[in-house]
Amino acid sequence: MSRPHVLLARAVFPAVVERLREHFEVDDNPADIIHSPAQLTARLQGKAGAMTTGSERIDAVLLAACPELRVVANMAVGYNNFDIAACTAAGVLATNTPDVLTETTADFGFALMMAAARRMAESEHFLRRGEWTRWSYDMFTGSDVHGATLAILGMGRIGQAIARRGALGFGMRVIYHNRSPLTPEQEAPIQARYVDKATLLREADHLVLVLPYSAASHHAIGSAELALMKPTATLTNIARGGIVDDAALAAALHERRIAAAGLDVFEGEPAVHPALLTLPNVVLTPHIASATVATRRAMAELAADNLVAALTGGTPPTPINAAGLKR
Ligand code: 8YV
Repeated sequence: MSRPHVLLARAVFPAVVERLREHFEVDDNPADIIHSPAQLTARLQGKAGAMTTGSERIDAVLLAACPELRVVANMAVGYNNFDIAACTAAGVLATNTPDVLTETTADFGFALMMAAARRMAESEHFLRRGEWTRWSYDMFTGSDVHGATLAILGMGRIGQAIARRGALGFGMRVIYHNRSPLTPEQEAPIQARYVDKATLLREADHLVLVLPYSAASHHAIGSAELALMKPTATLTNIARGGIVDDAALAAALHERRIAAAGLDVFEGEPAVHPALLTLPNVVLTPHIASATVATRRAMAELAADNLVAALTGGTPPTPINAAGLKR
């Protein structure tokens, strides 16, 4: 029997490519070209599976043009690049990479929050420009992280991992808002308190966004929400571009209606709103919250595990729509 053909839509660890070659005819992308939807459709012809990243959109139009496709394995926990309903309707299994990136991403979210609160990027740029000639009592004074109120919007696995860091490591008071509250057993060790969204925004010293992107969370933070925040507060977004209205955030930062922000994700990335680039009080990073060698490798291996299992009669470890496909 001929082996299934799979596409690795983006470059990935060579060892993972080799592992997949043991099972499949692999069409890989060592040059790491980003495909247009038409190019992706063309390369998917005759493929039973694909390993994708956030840069590949899998929707009804593409699926209709790729009838042999049976599984799309995203190398990401977020899967807003997948139209899950369309995948299910087309009988295509979609998988993602939860858990393996939780702690790494939480580390980065916490670091970004601290960098914004303690003005690390701004002061580093000042030093590099050769402007540091003397000490002064109010030079780059920021706001404390320890003992402050950590407000988390989206209390999934990564949100809870950030809350643990704040509560147990930094003595922070944790409040959160989510579609559904945690169980009392989950809340107790971090003394997390469920609040409505307006209370979350009003009481936040440091607001961290960790919710999935969807039509419902588009611009969950815009000018109305920013207006509720303290002028001393920081906002950190490690979730997805589009959850924050970047133009409204840039205006709030410029007018010091909030103190600072840390952003790892952007509307329309890799483009960044030009107003954000000119502001001193925002720390900007290029979507790297999960980027440690170990975690990116674990994500690639898990995406590969999903592909192999789905196409060799096994049970994929982290399916998204398996239940829907069974019906
Ligand atoms: C990925 C991410 O690096 O897992 C996610 O949802 O945002 C990142 O870890 C990125 O999406 C590439 O696929």
